[in-house]
Amino acid sequence: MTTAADYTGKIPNNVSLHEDRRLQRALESWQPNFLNWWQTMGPTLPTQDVYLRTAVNVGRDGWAQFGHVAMPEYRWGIFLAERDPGRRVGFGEHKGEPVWDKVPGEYRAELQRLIVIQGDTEPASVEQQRNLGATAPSLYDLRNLFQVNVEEGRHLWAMVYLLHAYFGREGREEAEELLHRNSGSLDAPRILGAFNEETPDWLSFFMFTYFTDRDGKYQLGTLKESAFDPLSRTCEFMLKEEAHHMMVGTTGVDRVVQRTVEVMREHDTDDVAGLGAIPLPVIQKYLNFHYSVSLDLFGGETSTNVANYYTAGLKGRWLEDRRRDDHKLTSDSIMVDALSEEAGTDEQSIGQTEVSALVGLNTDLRREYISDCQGGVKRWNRILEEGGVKQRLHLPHVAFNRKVGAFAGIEATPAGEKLSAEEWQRRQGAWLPTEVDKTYVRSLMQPVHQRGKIAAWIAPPRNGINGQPFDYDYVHLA
Ligand code: BYC
Repeated sequence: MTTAADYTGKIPNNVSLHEDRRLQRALESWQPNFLNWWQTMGPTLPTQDVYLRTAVNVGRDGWAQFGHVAMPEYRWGIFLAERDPGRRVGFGEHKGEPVWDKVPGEYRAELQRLIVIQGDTEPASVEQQRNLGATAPSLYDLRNLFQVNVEEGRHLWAMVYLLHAYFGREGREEAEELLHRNSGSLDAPRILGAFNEETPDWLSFFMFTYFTDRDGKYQLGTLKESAFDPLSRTCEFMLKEEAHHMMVGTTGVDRVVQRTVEVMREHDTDDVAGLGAIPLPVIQKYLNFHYSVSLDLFGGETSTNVANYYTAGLKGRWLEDRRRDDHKLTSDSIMVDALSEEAGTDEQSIGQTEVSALVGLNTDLRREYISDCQGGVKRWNRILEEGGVKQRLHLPHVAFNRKVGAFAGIEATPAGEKLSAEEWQRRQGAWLPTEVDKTYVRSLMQPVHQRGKIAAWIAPPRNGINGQPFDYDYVHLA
């Protein structure tokens, strides 16, 4: 059952906003604050218009249209996937009961918290990426950056709609706060660690869209299972848009690796710094950083929060309905990564421990994510292999550079060997980007804003957007 999208009002939507004047007015009064945030915290590069995809409906016959749009006039809308009237709770203590159209009083605080955390990441990423337009390697990449940005803006709308529609005054206050916290702010930072890190260059942007957006895919996937049906439906639709963001990351890193291989071969050297390409060890360090901060986004290896979310039916597992168990997990267990005491000493070593499956659910999701990330490394290594280069990229060990969870208090090498704090200080520059690496990468970030041209540190894409060629006029600069 779907309601046709309504494009006539100030806020495009398929939630019959016009039938609830109070809600409509509340969202319409949030809208200017959103636009003000977009103008002050959004993309800084002045443009006339950008070739953008806009969500227009949720059905199977196409949900998006493409066209040149002036960005502040982008039609950010509220779109929920179609309602399945027979849908039932798939897990937890309410398994088998009809899903909820309203928020049950006893779960209000937890649901609001999950929605606020999800909502907080969306504008955060736009803030992190706001200056990248000035150094885009091509108009194609510039367009993709802006596409990602406007859609993260729409995902903020998706969460703000839920807060306004289902959480009363507190929800409206939280919606305001989402525009007041800022990435990296000392006074009011974004909630989760990775969203306060900088995205100062395009290699970081591609790593972010590969690794951090992929956390988004997995978190949205678990919220899509929620018994709170409006949350489930909004996440289902967000996942459609998310696929493009990850394509930007995957193919972005592909193209950086590709170009590095070409320059290595052309000059018969591994040392491509100074030859205009990004050396493989630097790519590995950026990978190590973005992967490890993204692992933190899954929370602790064990968590009573996540056990409660699951039992209550608020947040499920990745592909819950494909799991062959009772979907309640009350008597199951799981091995999770942990520090274990070494017999007879005060030492702790990196190992595993058995815990109840419910408290180990963050680990379950993190493992799904890790195996997906291995897919990226595999494809980048294929590019290296096909280019005749012997080096390979790797995912670092789960204990490497962690700030959240079981390994937050220790240091470890990318191979998973425990290190003293002093040794970590001495050696971390071999594994994480140093100021020298970052300065070199930044020195390559010279804008290429001419149609059909591309920077020397990255290969062109195989395909353009929506069937258009690479040299299409994706962006008209102001
Ligand atoms: N940084 O019990 P624990 C996306 C807090 S990305 C700082 O282990 P829990 C996107 C935690 O809140 C997806 N603090 O955690 C991507 C808790 O605080 P309290 C975003 C952290 O609750 C790119 C305490 O530490 N969506 O969409 O089991 C571009 C104990 O932690 C961090 C979601 O995350 C951290 N990294 O799991 C745009 C989904 N990690 O309660 C968008 C909603 C944990 O002691 N969120 N803490 O005050 C959740 O499901 C969960 O809150 C978390 C944490 C998975 C984040």
